[in-house]
Amino acid sequence: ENGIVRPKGINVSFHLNPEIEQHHFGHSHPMKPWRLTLSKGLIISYGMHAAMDTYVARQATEEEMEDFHTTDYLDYLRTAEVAIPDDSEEKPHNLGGSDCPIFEGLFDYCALYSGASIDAARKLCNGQSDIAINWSGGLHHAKKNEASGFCYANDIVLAILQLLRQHPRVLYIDIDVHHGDGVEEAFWSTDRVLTVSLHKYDPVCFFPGTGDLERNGPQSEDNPGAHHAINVPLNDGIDDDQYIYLFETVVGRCVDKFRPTAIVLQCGADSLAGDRLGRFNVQVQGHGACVSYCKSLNLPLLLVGGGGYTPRNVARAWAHETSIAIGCSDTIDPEIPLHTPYREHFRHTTLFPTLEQILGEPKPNKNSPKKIQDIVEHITEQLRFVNA
Ligand code: ZLM
Ligand code: CA
Ligand code: ZN
Repeated sequence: ENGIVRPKGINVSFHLNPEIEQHHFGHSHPMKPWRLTLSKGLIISYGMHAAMDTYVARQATEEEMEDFHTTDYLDYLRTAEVAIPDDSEEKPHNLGGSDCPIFEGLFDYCALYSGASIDAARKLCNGQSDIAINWSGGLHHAKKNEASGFCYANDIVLAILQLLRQHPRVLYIDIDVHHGDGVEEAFWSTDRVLTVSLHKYDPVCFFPGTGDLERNGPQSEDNPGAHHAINVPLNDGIDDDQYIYLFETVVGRCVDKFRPTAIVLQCGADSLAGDRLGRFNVQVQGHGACVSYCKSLNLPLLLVGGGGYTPRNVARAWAHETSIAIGCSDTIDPEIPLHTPYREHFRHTTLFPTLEQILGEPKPNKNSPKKIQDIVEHITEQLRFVNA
């Protein structure tokens, strides 16, 4: 009006539903939806909610979930009776074992975290958000017809399908310590999604056992998706320096070749040092550097959660990453605010504990400089077949 243009800040939307946090996988199951309560408490105690548009997620409809999942599986998921987990025999749709138990409210839980990711993707599509966050999502192992590894509905696939309505090319990046097999497989046959997963790889001893360097999508002549899966298999003990170097180098080259128009980053916090299921020495700073790098690419960005089995560290990482999204990571106090709910759960009062504080003794790093270089070379070679 008066010729003064308000500098356009970055719009961040935050998608959550407190109902999600109330679900329980069962006694001593590693997946604790309560970690979302702890994360949200930390985010709010820093006042970050004031810098975002907050949306209480609705349940995804069955029709929306059928964009990826089979009707048969969704019907089973909706009607399955709560039961004590039993690993003695194979179950329909892999439901009811100790990894994927049937607990009270299971279908609502799935529909809510899926609804949050779908809504987040739609905010990016219609330009209302530049960065959309759903820490309750990121459940990358779920298959179209079965549950796998604590994941029942694949909210990431559902969100990417929304993005593909508007976006010609979506880059999916997965920093959970586990291989993002469900998302990789869902987009196995298209050249419109490039998937990249960094993970601990051991075909025998670490779930799900897939994700070797040579796994780049079915290499048949008529498959447009050939070469559109990138895997970064790692050993125990990788540190921030190696992790950030690999992330920026690999993702940078993927962006140069693939020219994505939107990015989805799965921020599984089990890649952090001290995680109950993880094996890495990545710190909150290194994990957050991946988010900063993605933000610096200035593309519509969807941040989802994923694994993360030591709740105090999950909350630190996702609060820090929320601060990166809204642009206040350099100004907030690294000391956890005195009024933070459950403050005593954090053990140390800083957002950035040292490896010694987290672990006592850091894990030996089993990733040699040569291994890191070999990975970069293989992927660079692979990307010669990828074009925008
Ligand atoms: N047994 N309780 C990551 C998904 C990882 C498969 C070995 C089950 C566990 C784990 C469950 C309380 C994401 C496997 C494990 C024991 C077959 C996995 C229940 C401890 C417990 O104490 C536990 C009785 C349970 C499960 C450990 N499961 C550790 N690792 C993996 C799945 C999911 O982070 O990527 C994304 C959210 N499953 O190794 C077994 C082979 C089942
Ligand atoms: Ca991963
Ligand atoms: Zn994981």
